[in-house]
Amino acid sequence: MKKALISGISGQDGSYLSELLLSKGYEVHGMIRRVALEDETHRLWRLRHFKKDLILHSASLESFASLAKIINKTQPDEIYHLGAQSYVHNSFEDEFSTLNTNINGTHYMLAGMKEFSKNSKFYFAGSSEMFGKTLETPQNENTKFYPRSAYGISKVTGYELTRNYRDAYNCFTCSGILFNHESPRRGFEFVTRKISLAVARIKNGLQKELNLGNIKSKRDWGHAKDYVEAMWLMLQQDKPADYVIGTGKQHSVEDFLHAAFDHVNLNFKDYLKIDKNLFRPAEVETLLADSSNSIKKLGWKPKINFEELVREMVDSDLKNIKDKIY
Ligand code: G4F
Repeated sequence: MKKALISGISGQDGSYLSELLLSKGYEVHGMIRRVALEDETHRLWRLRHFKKDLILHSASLESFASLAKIINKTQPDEIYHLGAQSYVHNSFEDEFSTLNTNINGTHYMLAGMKEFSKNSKFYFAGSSEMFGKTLETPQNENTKFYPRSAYGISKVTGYELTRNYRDAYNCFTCSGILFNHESPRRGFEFVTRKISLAVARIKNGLQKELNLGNIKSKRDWGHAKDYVEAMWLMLQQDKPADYVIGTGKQHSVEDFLHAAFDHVNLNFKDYLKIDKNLFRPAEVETLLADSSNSIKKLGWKPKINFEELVREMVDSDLKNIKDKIY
């Protein structure tokens, strides 16, 4: 039986990846913060329906000792390093903890693997935020990086560390440069979930307006369920490499608003308020993936399109309201 170890298992991607690996017969270990164990209802809600099938360990990305101990104990065949401070807006407010957690956390995971489980295969969650102020369109594995936030900078550094462990120490390490990926399990601070929940609340008379920042920015939005499959495929290849993962289709935040409100027969213009405080000091205006290399080498393709994604998120939040979950 193959063993996998996932940092950030309680997040959107960690939960979908766990389900995928369990369905393939893996023994799945996850790292979570100790506080999460004390507040399972709020912090482990994405794992609740299959938590009994997982082996959870408490650890902190700020402590090399805690990570190394778990890597040594579990001796995983595959390590998926998803844990990070992943909210870009917050990285402007707290550059220091974003850089510390994301860069050191990645370094500690890589160093722990090299010292105690050298034959593990390692996946690093890179991000299209690394392309930032995009220097070409669409972006592929050869596009130069121009990060626009502490978050983007931390991901470029994590990517370089991951590459260097491959070059210098012959470790099997891959970075997935994943474009935005969403789902009903998305955190509430991200724009898509903020919109889907607002639509459901407005439809039910629980909210009157929706405050947003820059609705002109464009993203390549896919479904997280499709993207965790790409992570797994990367570690099944003969040789380690880095891969761009996206749909190749672009939409603005305004398009997302349109689709989400249309789905419940409302006009977003009747509810939208633009809030200057929600604009970022340095915005990433446009992102669009060229995943042709991944399609060719991994045989990966997204299955869920933009319209299906928006509908699934809104329908799920309508159900959450009906079931009195929010
Ligand atoms: O949903 P967002 O916060 O996602 P963002 O910044 O693109 O980052 C996400 O995708 C990355 C992959 O490219 C990940 F690495 C990262 O961890 C994260 O998952 O914002 C999307 C866009 C931005 O242009 C933002 O300025 O929506 C705009 N926006 C407008 N109003 C807003 C809001 N974003 C948020 N979160 N909240 C707003 O009220």
